[in-house]
Amino acid sequence: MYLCKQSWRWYGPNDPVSLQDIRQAGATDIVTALHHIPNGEVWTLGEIEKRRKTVADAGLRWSVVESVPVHEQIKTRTGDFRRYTENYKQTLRNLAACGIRCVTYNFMPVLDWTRTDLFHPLPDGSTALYYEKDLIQDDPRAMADYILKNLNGMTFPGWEPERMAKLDELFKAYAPVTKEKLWENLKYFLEALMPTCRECDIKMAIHMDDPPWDIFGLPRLLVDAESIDRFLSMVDDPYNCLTLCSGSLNANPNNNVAEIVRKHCDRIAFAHIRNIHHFDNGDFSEAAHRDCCGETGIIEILRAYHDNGFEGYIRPDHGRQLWEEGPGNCRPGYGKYDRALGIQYMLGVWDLLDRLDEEKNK
Ligand code: DNO
Repeated sequence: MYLCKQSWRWYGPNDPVSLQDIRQAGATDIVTALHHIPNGEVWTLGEIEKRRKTVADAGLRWSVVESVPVHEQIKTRTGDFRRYTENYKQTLRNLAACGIRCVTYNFMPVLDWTRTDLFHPLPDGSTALYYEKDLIQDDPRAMADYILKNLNGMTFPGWEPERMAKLDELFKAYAPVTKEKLWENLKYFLEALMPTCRECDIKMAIHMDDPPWDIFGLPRLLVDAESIDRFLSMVDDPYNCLTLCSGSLNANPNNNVAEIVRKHCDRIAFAHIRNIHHFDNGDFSEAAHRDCCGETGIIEILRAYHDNGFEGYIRPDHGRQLWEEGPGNCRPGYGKYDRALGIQYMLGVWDLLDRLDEEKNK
């Protein structure tokens, strides 16, 4: 038997889900970030320590950062990118000094995860995040307006109103950045960071692009098995790792997540577990974690982690909005109930896999 380090994403003191709720749901580790610090600035020791203590006082451990955002000027390699890279390194040193050893980030141009409906009604009366392919054509502004309106004032990393206000400018900055150029910029960034990561024993774990294809003409890199191979060999260092997000990857049903886990388990620092239900026309809906509720293959993925002695952190990713959860009282995908059900589902599968191993080894 070995530990399944179950974690939970907590948005900080203004998250409607309390640390106590999280502990009761079965998590031991917290995934959080200092969302109040402007993108590109150093996270000071004092601020990190304050958050660490809040989490520790609730009987939990802050183990993963999701995310230290990467400034757009680093991604485009323009303007102040050198200063922002130095700041990033200092943030890593400060995090490591407070005992945090795993940092999630993404390298998606301008937009983070993208959905067309945040509260899509499901037949059982719950709601879920939903992606309607035809709605993502050529108007990112309408998309951003929709998301901001439906967040009802709740902050959501990647969709900060100040950033969305500068959408035109941001898109312009990417005009000369081809996909190959973006790969190059990612390589430069990671090569600059690796010595600090080694020195401080802190892993950089890139999140998959979500959805895993280009949107609004912006290139996206981490989209399938081939691009993951490319990423890992491009900077072949044990500190250059993945946040393997099953839902992001499986938005393309041709991506077999369990296979990727089996191939690269030692380079996965953090696992996001989420289930997707696909429609024939390419649309998809997020679904409950239970294997049969979608087509992602949650049991096979968990089995692949278990078989390979996965030592990283794992968390239930987005859940549906259940019961009284809805716009205004719940961050889309990050409510309390469905993630709690998800965590217990995963622990159930894990316990059984442990038991089967024990019996086999008797
Ligand atoms: C969505 C999340 C992403 C993820 C970032 C990592 O809910 O999976 O926003 O945190 O892409 O930088």
